[in-house]
Amino acid sequence: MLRIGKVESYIHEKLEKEKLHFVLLDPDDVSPETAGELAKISEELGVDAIMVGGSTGAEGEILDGVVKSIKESSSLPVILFPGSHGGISKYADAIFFMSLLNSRNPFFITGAQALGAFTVKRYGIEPIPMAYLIVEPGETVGWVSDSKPIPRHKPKIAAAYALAGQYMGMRLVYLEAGSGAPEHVPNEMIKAVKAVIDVPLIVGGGIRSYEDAREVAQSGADIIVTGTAIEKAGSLEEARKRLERIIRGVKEIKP
Ligand code: 1GP
Repeated sequence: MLRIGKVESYIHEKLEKEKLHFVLLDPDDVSPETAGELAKISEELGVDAIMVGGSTGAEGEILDGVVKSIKESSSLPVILFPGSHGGISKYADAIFFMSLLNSRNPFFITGAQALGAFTVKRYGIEPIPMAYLIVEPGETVGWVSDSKPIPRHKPKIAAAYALAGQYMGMRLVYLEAGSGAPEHVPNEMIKAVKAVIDVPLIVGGGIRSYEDAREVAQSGADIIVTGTAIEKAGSLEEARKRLERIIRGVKEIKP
């Protein structure tokens, strides 16, 4: 029998009461020590989970080191956000088992998933099925995954893909503008997707301020992801300040 796992239940229970904020750490950009410190700060400030992954180099010992350090420094759930089957660590709690629906390369739609499935099972990591959609500009992940990024002025295309994802059984939809995108996913697109799906909506890429976070949450995102703003803050103090402001923007909007 298929059962919803612990992390997914935790997400659903929290979503009854509030919008959620996940911090994304890319092992190619942060050391295990810094990842641990950032996880500690994240937990203190009310972040709901830590995602770990990246498009290039987030594999093997480097990935394991970052996941272990986060687990030792906080009690937040650690969810893998893999670029391929290489992005699996046995130390994580869960994995976004994602299919990149608008890739032109079947490797990113079903291939990497098949190659990683037994590893996820062997390690006992909780898989959370997710539709992953790349929106312009798409940045590194858009290029690496050979995606056809959804044009920013075409919200209906995003809505159609998101609904298709839900109908194929995916229990989360992620709209991704790409890490470091100059602007986040357009509000109109978030609204259009939210209007048609029943599963939680995650939005990430280019969200760096209180205003950004608030706007994205107000438009209908249930879970807001920030990576670059925290990772590239320059100091832990600055990361704390930015995180405080972004969380305020997320939590001010009630579901
Ligand atoms: C990238 O959506 C995430 O996969 C986060 O993006 O690094 O721009 O916050 P940023």
